[in-house]
Amino acid sequence: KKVVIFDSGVGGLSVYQEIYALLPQVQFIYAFDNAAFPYGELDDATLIKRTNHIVSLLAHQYQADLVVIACNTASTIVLPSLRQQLTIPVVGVVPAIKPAALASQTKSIGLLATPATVNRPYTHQLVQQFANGCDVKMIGSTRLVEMAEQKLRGKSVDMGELTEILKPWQGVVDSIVLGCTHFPLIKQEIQQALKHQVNIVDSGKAIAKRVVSLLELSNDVIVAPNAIHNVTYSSAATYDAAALNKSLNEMQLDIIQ
Ligand code: DGN
Repeated sequence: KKVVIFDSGVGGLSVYQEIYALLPQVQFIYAFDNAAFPYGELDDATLIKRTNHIVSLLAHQYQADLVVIACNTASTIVLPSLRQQLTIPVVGVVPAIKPAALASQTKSIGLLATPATVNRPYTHQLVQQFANGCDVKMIGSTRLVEMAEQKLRGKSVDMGELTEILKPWQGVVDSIVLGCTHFPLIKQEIQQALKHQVNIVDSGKAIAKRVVSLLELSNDVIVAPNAIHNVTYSSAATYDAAALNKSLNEMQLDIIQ
């Protein structure tokens, strides 16, 4: 089986890591659209056109069995059109408002995402549907996305800057939704910057389970891992820049497979 995982940057690796943990025998193609990074700053029409084009191309080129749009910014707007174009399952990642709201004692939760995601009508629908009586405070930050990218390239996170970004939530929210796939990469720093204990929720594990069920595989049938698995990823890891710099046509898409 082949799964294409797509994001604008390295954030989707946080989702890849969860899927790989359940499906080590699958062949993964991780693609990221560095040429148009960061997606949180793109206008809707460009984002829809670009994602549809790139993902369709990748799905055909690699004869994928399933595609994961490992980006909340894209998923909250492109899924309907993408699903019309492709015959294979398309799994998207959207903010996990529901589990965060259910876990909140104080009924005050935070959504941390890109500026585009916090402004999306789809995100507001999720809040209406799943807030469970909680007040949902939102922070949309591109800077945090850049910090996560830099961390994966071996740079440490500026804790002063992070604390400043999260300042409105200090002592306020008890449950936080990481509504951007880059943010699990700096989860520890986020917890550290908020001086009080918070419950931090992301969508990675739920996405991985969804992929398993859609590929109709269960853990029982996994015999021996034989995946092409060149990405060694951990929160402290840096990746091999040369391996990432293979490009797919003029879009300068970076592929790891
Ligand atoms: N990783 C993307 C997301 O989950 O929204 C955002 C990346 C970006 O380009 N801002």
